[in-house]
Amino acid sequence: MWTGIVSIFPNLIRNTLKEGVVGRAVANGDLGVTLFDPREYAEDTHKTVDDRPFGGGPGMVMMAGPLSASVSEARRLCPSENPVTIYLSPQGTRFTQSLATKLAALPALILVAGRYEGVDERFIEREADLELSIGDYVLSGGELAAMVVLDTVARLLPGVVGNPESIKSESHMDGLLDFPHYTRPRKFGGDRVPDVLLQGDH
Ligand code: 21W
Repeated sequence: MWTGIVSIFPNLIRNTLKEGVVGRAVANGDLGVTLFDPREYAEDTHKTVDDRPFGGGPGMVMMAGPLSASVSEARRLCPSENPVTIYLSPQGTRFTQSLATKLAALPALILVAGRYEGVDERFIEREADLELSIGDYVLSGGELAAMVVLDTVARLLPGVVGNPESIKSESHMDGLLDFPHYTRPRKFGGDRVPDVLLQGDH
């Protein structure tokens, strides 16, 4: 799968991509990630990507121009025809494991992370196919949400997680239910591993 990620904090994302399952997927070529920094597409010498909201209110709003130009460049570099563009937003539809399985079947995704109070609505209307939230709590931007979506989708790609049994048991009950785990030693302080688990037959 090819992914493009639009963010004014590309380093935040770059470092996350080095480690763990996602890091291995990138290293093996199962997952491609190209970063697009809206600042590089700003139109003025100060590389402005935000401005004050029309109608007043607190904080700043990300300008449509630099975001739109970033998405255009991502579409241009994307090796597949119609990458699905996702804007991460607290107002979005809740991201679920069920949606993750659908996204994992796509050839390409563009994930757009906002900062400040949000992005100009016209950018969302023009460019976003989907608006997703990862839950009812307040983040300071869309980057961590984009990483949650990327992590969830990446581990569903063929070959990325070694043991397909663990993937199957997750889709079985949405990946949310599990049982308590134990490993050696059999006694940790005074606490023993339950006898039923020591019989060998799970
Ligand atoms: C959070 C921006 C809250 C703006 C009215 C006016 C992406 C996110 C985000 C953020 C506000 C996701 C207000 C779960 C999240 C994200 C940044 C609104 C108060 N009300 N999923 N101003 N949670 N969050 N600020 O925060 O970009 S997906």
